Amino acid sequence: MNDWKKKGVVYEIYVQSFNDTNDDGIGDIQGVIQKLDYLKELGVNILWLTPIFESPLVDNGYDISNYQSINNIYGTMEDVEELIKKSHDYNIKIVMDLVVNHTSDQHKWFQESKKSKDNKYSEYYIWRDPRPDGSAPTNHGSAFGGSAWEYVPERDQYYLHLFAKEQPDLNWDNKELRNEIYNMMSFWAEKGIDGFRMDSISFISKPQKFTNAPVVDNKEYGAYYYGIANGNNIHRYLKEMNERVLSKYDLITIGETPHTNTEEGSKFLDSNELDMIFQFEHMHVDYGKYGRYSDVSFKMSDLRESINHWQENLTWNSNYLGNHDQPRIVSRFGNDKKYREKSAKMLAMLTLFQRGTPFIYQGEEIGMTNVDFQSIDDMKDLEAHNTYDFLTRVGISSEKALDMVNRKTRDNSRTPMQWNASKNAGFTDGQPWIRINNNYKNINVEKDLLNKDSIYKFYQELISLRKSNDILINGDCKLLDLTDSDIITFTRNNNGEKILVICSFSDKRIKFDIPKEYKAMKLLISNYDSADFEGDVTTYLEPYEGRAYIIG
Ligand code: TEU
Ligand code: CA
Repeated sequence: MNDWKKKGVVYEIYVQSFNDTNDDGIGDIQGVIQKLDYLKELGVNILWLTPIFESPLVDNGYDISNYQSINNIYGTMEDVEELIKKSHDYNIKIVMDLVVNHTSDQHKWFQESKKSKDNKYSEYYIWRDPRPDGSAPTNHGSAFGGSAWEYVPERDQYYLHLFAKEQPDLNWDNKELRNEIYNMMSFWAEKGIDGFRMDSISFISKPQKFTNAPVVDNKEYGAYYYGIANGNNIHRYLKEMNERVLSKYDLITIGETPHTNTEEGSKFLDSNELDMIFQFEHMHVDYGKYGRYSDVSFKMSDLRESINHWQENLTWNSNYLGNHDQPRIVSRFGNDKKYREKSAKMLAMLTLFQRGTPFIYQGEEIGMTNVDFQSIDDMKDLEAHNTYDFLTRVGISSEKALDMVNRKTRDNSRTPMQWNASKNAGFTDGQPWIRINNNYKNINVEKDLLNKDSIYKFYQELISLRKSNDILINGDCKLLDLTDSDIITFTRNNNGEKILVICSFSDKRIKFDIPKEYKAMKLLISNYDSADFEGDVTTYLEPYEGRAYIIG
């Protein structure tokens, strides 16, 4: 992997909620351009933008109806060109979301495909005959709830949609379809973008024959990924994509690969099909009886075990704790009440000092928290609504269902970026498309920029340390004590150099025994002023303390 890719710190922008410049309540591309100074100051050098293409927005842009046209609510193609150019002037790279497991049902291809079995686009999607009794081909459920199959009378067939029914899955076994996708990717590469984040890429190769899936997590339908994740031809298609497009440009490729284990994950990397992948194992540490939406808290030891497992088995990880599909990290893995600031900083250290490429999701750098949605009507995400309907249908009280959805809804991380304490958090002068978190007067960028001990400043320092210490890029990463009940400890090692990182997940002051072999240590950074070390073997960690030492 190229140097710039290894050194990169990625910042994910959920465009719709980042910064609105024309007061229609929706974040836009000019809004990103306006904040380039802010992002440069923070130190990030790769921006990943969630989809900004033409879309009916059933899934906030992950349902694309035209890949080569910009949704005018975000701006124009000229705006995108300006963004690419200006970012490059700032030495910032632009990564676009490539959503090619499915399109919108409004895409021209699907509009044609559904008409008949013998037109140019008939085989662009996954069509299957009904079972003899007319029912769906299999019991597969969609990721968002309901069946994964939808009947179309014109063809007397069902089409597959792993996500919403407005997001039909593309048929990658069709060569013409693949060609269209490669041409579209070349179009964007020629425009000068620097990479692709490939949505749901582990799902693109579908089985010839679908078989019923096991029903898990008390759901009504079979697991949506069963027999589908990492299908037979996935490597063939990604190799072809490399040959046809990726190899011709200097692009970073980040595959989103749900339901992929370390062995499958390594195949993408070792054969140079992808630079890195997003795996999901650590996102499952607080799943329970109802899967993701269960009322369960994570165990630190499960998180640590997963981090250890991936650090041991993958040559290069993409390190994230949150994104636009997940709740806020400080609310989920830290303590957003009493120790919001301390725990946000500790989680930042964990993310930025591990081996791999760190991903910061907008708002993490100021410790934005989950939202307390008072009613399901305040939530915008289709998954939140489907889940709420499902939970209440299976007999869970509406209060309890609201609690469960509140805890995990993707909307937690989709409320607007909190820029300052003025109306609508400085995001818009209009009516925001989704409500603003009530805490914006207390948690906002302006406040953090003025305070030298803020979360933002801590991120800035971590990023700059990562840039100036090669060991934090190239050093290997070893987790140390895998039995401690509160602490994740790891070392980075490179040619005899060593850095020790200690992250406490406890809300109490706790004792920590420094391993004997690490006597001569110099503090690199800590989220407490008091942190020091005078050759003692025992030290104390404050609540949610994060510390890093240079050894030797
Ligand atoms: O997510 C893919 C994915 O695997 C989902 O399981 C995701 O984790 C789920 O939404 C969580 O509840 C990607 C995008 O990141 C997501 O925003 C899209 O909704 C989805 O693909 C469909 O394009
Ligand atoms: Ca706007």
